[in-house]
Amino acid sequence: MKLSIIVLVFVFNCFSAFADNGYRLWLRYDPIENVQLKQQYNNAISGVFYPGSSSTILAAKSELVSGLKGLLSRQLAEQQAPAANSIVAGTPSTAKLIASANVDLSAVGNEGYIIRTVSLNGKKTTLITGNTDIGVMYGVYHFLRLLQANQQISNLAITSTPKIKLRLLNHWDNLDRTVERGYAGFSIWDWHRLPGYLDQRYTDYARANASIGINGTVLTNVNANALVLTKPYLEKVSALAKVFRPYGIKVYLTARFSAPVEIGGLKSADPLDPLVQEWWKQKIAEIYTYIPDFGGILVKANSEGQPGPQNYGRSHADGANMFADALAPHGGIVMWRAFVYSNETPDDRFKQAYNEFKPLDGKFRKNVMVQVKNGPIDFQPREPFHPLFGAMPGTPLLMEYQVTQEYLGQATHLVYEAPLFKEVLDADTYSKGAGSTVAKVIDGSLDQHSLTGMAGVANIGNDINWTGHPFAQANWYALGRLAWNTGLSSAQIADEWLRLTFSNKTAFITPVKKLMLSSRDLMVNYMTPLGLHHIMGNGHHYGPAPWTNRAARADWDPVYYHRADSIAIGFDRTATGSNALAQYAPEVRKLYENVNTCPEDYLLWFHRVLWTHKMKSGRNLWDELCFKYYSAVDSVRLMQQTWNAQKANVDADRFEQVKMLLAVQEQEAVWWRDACLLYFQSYSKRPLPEGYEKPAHNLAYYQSLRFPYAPGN
Ligand code: GCW
Repeated sequence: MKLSIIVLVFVFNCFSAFADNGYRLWLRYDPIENVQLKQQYNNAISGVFYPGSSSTILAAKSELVSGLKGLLSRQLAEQQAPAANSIVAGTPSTAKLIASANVDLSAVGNEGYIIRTVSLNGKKTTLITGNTDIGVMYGVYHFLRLLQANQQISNLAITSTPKIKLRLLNHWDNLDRTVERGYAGFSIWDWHRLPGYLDQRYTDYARANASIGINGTVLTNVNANALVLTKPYLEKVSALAKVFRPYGIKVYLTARFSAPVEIGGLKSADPLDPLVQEWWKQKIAEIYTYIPDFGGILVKANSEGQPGPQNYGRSHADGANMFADALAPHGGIVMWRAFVYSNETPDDRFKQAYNEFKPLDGKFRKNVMVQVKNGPIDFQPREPFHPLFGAMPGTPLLMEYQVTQEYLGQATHLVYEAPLFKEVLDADTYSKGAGSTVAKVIDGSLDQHSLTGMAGVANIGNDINWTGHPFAQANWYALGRLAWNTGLSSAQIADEWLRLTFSNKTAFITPVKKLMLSSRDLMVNYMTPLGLHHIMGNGHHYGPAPWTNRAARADWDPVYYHRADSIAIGFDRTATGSNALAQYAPEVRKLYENVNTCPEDYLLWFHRVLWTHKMKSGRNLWDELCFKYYSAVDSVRLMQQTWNAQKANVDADRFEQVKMLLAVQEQEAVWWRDACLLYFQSYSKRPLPEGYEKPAHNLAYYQSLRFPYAPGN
């Protein structure tokens, strides 16, 4: 009997070591595999001294203790006073002893931290400290990360302060638990059972976010439902806020502009109407009675059918300022989205947000941020940076990225997004001369703004592993890490994430990191090479459909964007065309405006190019297009090979999942390639170059495919 239990336990342990459903994300805390290193760590850590009793300190302590227990396979004593090799965590104000270390915390602000090997009471200790409890918590997560990633901890001198103040997730989650553009199941917000039932997920969500520095969450879809502003929902929101609070995470909501009419019984939502202003003042004040540290609101107005100030002949500034005035007494902020474009406006969609918002620069209240998508159209696989960056020096701009992969293969394709994020951050706006990067616009340093922010549209759902694709977790991770430190490289973040999430083995890290780093570029090339954009299926945005010309609006039609005919392809945005380039600084315009020198990655974004145009490779445009599509598919096949060689280094669950998903990705890459090339060939009238595998079907077949139940729509 006893023996069989022992055997069972043994089998279970083996199983659990080799199975991983991904739920733990990058906070796995499995035992350190390297025996020598584990011994070193064990020698270097005698216990924890962790004074303080705030909910943040208690949560951080519990993370540290359980993290170390997992990593070191040993329960650590909580010490009453630091001993030799203690981990000492806290602020100078929680313990005299910490104050006695005299660590200069003047540079770390109210969220930063210092981790330093110091001598306390004559004993060597590791001190994790900051000005605030949340700073200490961030430091604890950093310290755990060092161990998880098998780094040295014997002589630490780390100082870290976030570059960006508001580091946010935007959930496009609806009250019925569907998630707009969500591909990982339903919303994790179980509205029906809130506030009574608090799912463990809420705490784990908060832990995951805190561990990467995310400090705010917008719970609801920007296509907003006014009901979330009513009492029963505010009670639910308050319950969530309570779970998140110890982790330094503030809650924000989306506000439907017409709420005063829909739930307030008013006749109008005119932002200049005193009744409307008063209604919002009361409503906001009411929200603060439920959530005293409520962060503020995010508004999508006069965009894609959402109501807004323009319904009453008012400007975006009038609308935003109305909310700002209601929020200001409580310290809340307004995040007003610049994602606006109208089918009725005859101008290039690319230009419309700039046209509307640039003239409003300086007209917003101090607690308004204008939230701008990374590019001018809509989260395409590759976009030039949004021309509003650098163009509104008098207004703090909040970067909006899309972490969920609406246009990036949804939850099926392995696409590591940090290179996309970085490409935009590193782009030079030249607004104040060379070096005026988007990163400097966003972190406030270029125009001296202290209110700064970066948001990512979340890719989180109730799938067991949160994000559907195991590698999509990396994009959530990357968003948080980059918002904390825009200077990190994509490679650093990938390296870190892989070690925490999978393994520290070099034989794993080296090839898989390489695979991650190339994944975004090759996705661009099998979907929208050479600057093609917006050629996906209508509505659900799944798969290729460059032929679509009958969407509900012309600016939703792929043909609007690629403009292919028998002579040329691409959108002329130079002075001979829509002249969108004039929205950039002269240096940027110059970079793109000449068809012969424009970086080819952006060629068809800015030019209508002859099929015969000679590319840098020497090939003509048609042949180059074929080359890009075909070589990208080859690269996906190489990705598969790389992954397949990792069987021994990955737990069986995730190995198989990624393997299956890569196989689907390969099929879909072939689908994109064949559908797009057959379609464009109907204009170019040129053959596929010799030696390429032939499409399995004809164009009519690809055009006949329908996906009525594709997710996220
Ligand atoms: O990318 C588009 C999406 C819409 C989304 C919109 C937006 C929330 O297709 O689903 O609506 O952008 O950002 O507002």
